[in-house]
Amino acid sequence: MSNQTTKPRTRTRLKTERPRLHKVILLNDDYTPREFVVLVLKGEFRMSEEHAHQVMLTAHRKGACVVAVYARDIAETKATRATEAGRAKGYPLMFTTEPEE
Ligand code: TYC
Repeated sequence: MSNQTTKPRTRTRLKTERPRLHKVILLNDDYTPREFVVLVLKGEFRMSEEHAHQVMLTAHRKGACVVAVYARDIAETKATRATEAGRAKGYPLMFTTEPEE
């Protein structure tokens, strides 16, 4: 008989973790007109013309730009709707989501 004792490997968490927020990320492409990107940012993310223009330019220059952070469902819905708005016009405009650290 072994007298080895076994310790529990897991602990019960007493606190509930807050669900992680998710970033909506705008990706650059070579085809979508700048003005259309600005229009989508204003319409779907309630941005001012100036803010939308800055976000569009950052994505254009760096390849991607964080648009905003939301609860996961909202981030995914907005990214899908915004991507769909481009698709409806035949543009490859793309929004993705990823969890925040
Ligand atoms: N690069 C596009 C152009 O030169 C404009 C653009 C900017 C497209 C940002 C997508 O996320 C984007 N027409």
